[in-house]
Amino acid sequence: MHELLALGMPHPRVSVVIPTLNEARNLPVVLAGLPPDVYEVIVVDGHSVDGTVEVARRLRPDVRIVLQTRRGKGNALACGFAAATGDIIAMIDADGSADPAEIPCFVRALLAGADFAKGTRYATGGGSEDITRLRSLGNRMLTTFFNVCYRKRYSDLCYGYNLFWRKHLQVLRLDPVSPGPARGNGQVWGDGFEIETLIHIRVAKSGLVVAEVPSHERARIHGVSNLNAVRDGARVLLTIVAERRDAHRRVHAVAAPDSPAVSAGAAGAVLGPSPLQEDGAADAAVAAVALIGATSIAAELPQRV
Ligand SMILES: Nc1nc2c(ncn2[C@@H]2O[C@H](COP(=O)(O)OP(=O)(O)OP(=O)(O)O)[C@@H](O)[C@H]2O)c(=O)[nH]1
Ligand SMILES: [Mg+2]
Repeated sequence: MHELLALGMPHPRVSVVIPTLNEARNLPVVLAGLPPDVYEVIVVDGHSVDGTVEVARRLRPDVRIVLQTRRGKGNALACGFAAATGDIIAMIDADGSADPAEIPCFVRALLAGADFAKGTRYATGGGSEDITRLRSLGNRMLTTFFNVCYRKRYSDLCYGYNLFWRKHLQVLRLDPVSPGPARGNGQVWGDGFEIETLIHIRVAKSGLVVAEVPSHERARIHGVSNLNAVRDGARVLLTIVAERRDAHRRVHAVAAPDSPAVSAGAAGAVLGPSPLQEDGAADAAVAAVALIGATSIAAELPQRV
């Protein structure tokens, strides 16, 4: 970001938050590619067993290591955001798919007036070596559904390369501290791969200024993805519907603050199970995703989806 200084532009402090789950072999490439003048690097580890934390400390002695409080990429990001102290938060993956050299492009969008700079693989200058045809189709369908629901014109909903001003963190309403439920997978809503969708929806609903920044996604270098296209696609779909329902409840909460249903809804969207458990639309959503999944299995097996 030296060029920003050369242009006489302000030089905000960028906190880079990197969630890691067994990424010891990929971290060297990611850390080496970071712009030299980022303010801090926060690796949020999900109890990796391959020496990820040791590698991070060896390669970057100034790294801040945060251990996540629950499970999942979403929880890792929530923990990393809470630990960040810079002006801008950059969220990038540790698998080598996000090119850290693109960070200055996102920073420029923020300096030009955006509150939130979201990466897109579907704009001129963007692209992906990592996404399969099926995932791309699913992403486009989910993006269209999101645009219809929230009256936006995003081009790429399910992409995790984003930067935003830290002063807007409260808009995301993430909870890094509460213990996970004893039953089930120990996650609360937003802890999984639905996190990017959750963030985009809450930013969209808040009225913040969003700029799309073309981004070229590279292939994961080593290891395999932790994402399951069908399961996590379903969570994304549920998130789109659930957040709309939550918005309705918040509107009613303003009108009738003592309503028990309202307070349950306001808390449940963040901390509890999906509000969709009460919503018949969920069944339709899950059925739709199951159909997409079945089609994908028929069309692409044994390819990765
Ligand atoms: N701390 C933590 N990090 C995670 C967890 N799950 C995934 N990650 C990290 O999140 C980033 C993205 O995970 P991937 O498994 O590559 O999934 P993806 O990039 O969304 O999906 P692909 O396109 O299939 O690669 C990587 O840096 C992972 O190490 C988790 O449970 N905890
Ligand atoms: Mg990946």
